[in-house]
Amino acid sequence: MSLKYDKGTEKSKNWLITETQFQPEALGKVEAVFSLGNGYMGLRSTTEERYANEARGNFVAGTFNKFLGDKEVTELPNAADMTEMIFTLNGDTFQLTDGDILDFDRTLNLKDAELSRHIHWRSPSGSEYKLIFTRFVSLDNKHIIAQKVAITPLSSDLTLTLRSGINGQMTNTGTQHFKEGVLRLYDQKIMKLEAHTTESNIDFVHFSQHAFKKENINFTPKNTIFMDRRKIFTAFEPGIIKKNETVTIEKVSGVYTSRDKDWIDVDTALANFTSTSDYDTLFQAHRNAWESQVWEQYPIQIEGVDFDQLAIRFAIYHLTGMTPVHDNRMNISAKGLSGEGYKGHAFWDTEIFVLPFFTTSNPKIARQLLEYRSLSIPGAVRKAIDNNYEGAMFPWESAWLEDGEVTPVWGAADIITGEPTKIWSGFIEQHITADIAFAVWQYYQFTGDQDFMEKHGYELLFATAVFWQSRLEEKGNRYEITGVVGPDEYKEHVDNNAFTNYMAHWNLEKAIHYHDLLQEKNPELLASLSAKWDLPNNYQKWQEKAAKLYLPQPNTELVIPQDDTYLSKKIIDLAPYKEASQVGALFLDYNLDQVNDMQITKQADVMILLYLLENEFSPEVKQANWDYYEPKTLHDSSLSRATHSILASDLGDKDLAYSMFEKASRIDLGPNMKSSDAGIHAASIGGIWQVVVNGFGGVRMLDGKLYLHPHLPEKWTALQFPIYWKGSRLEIKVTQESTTITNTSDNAVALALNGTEISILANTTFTTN
Ligand code: IFM
Repeated sequence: MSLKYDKGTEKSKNWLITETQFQPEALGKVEAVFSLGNGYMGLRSTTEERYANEARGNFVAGTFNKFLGDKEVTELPNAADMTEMIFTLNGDTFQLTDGDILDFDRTLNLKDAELSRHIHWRSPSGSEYKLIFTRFVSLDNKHIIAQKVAITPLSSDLTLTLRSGINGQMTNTGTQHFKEGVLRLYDQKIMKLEAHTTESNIDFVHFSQHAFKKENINFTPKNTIFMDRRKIFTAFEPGIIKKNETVTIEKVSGVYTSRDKDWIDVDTALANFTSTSDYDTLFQAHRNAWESQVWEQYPIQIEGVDFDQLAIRFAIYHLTGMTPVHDNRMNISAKGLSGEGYKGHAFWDTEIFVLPFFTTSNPKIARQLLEYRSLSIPGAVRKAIDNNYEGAMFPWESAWLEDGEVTPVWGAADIITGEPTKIWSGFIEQHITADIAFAVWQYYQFTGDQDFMEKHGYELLFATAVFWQSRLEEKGNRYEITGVVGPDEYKEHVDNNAFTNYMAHWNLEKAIHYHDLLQEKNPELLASLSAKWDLPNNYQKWQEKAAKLYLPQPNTELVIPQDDTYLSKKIIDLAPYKEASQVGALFLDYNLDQVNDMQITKQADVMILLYLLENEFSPEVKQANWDYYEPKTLHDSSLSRATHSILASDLGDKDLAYSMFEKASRIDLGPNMKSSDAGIHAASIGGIWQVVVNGFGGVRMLDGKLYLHPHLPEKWTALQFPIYWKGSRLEIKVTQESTTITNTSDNAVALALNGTEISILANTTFTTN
């Protein structure tokens, strides 16, 4: 394992993640974990030079395209690569797999989101060089990628050549999403590559330009332009660089697309690109943007364990990079913008795992993400109609607003039959509809954003409830939901998955509540929504069906059956699979049909119900279900451990909560060098924040009231974080001895602290001692 977390000292302490050894067999991990992003695009951290096992990737949010054929689903295309640079040093092509690496480190600085590589390399022909590479994806100008390379020959003069440009021959593991466009060089300087997605007809334009300095003096090297299919590059010949002199090359690139809200045409994009400046000036603006937009906004501090401080910063770093804050027609992909995994699609990961961070810490962004769901109601209605239901049936995986369902139908190989396994989630993993309604309500309770509710929120609550009433099946004198996949995706076609039934019930109850409220407070709005969603008729059905919806109750051992048959299934010894380093090790021995017949749970299922609807269950029920289900849970989804950690905190088991947190925070940062290849785990990263703030910090919203009940891990001496409650920013500091809350707003804030109701006056600080 070559990632180090303790290289930062003084001002850089707990900000740096460093790869100390070049590992060509584990490139994917660092490409994803060190990926750079600004919500507009995400750049995998492949190197300037190319390697056999690399997966180069640059993903521009919301630019989905579908390749021909029924087997393909729309996905986020891999845009042209603008980062490749091939250096030839005295006739040797720079490649770390050749020659000798005398010194190496690659570091991601979370604070200013800059990636750097320092290398001392001896070429195959025996010359030594110092090379320093730096790059960033600008948070200040969302279109820009900037790179800088400084090369110093250490043992002799250097004759250098560089081939660098824009390569549109990228694919998504073989699928080419772009039609060839115009290639052009402007003013002997700016390379341009245009491309158009094959089906969605999005125009992309990429630009790159280079600047050279020798010992800090600008110069223009001899250069020759080359064009090829979907590729434009320049061969630069900077002449001789004397021993111990440094040549610096800056490459600034930009990507613009017709999806941009301010898109006009290619010429305007060129004018924008031309007005950008040099690396250092761009970097200053980028670094200031990280400081003001990110670290001042979310100054979370953990004292006591350095790695934990770094891990929460890592989470915030990626939460920033993955979120398209510039456009409410886009959402967060399960892998952020850091890889091809899950095709750039949004799942319940957004609402249940990531959104609480934004709802609590930056409500404006949370609103925008929920607006995406509101704008995609037409796709959800289509899905409902296709399945003979009513209302808005949200897709399990979603991309374009109008698409409806985009989950692929076929997945990994079945170890027994040798055929691909069918992915049922797109058909029957239906809880996402209630999860979205839950997130709407959570946002509303935290923010009190009435404008959002009137424009989007009430409609989302009603449209989802219309779906549920049409989905429920009458069985005797009750209603059931049969044939679903719950959060535990190792159980398919189950009846009455507890999580799904309870969340559907919750959704119906909330729709009834807000219908009643609007009737009294805003009958005009209710009338307009009534016409659209046939509310008089639906309201009656909500009442009748919610009252009779079967909610699996705790049995005599207080265990809530995960579904109708789970508790009667076979139990096997899971120890070998729990200890396996590889996720999904179970499927080397069994296929999904066999696993379906065993009491094996992939990820938090009943447990997440106990977290989301926590005040519906007693501590005894929570404990009994933890004791029953956790030993049967493989945590094969990255979504699982964070939920378990929070519940363990609630149950008062600090050690267990902390050990679950330790594992959750190492899903991307930990020693497994393969698990992040397809991209970082967005939900797990959102989950880490929830463990820190909701679990250890003890922040909860229950029935519209704010609660704070911290459970600081023994190893931590202090935890500080901000939250917003109804527009007021509270800055909270928890130590082993006390809790201090500063209300930075002009309004008093009421909350329950450790079970006691308090009110903190405007601009005052409350402390427990
Ligand atoms: O949404 C999750 C799901 O719960 C488990 N499989 C992966 C999905 C995307 O992260």
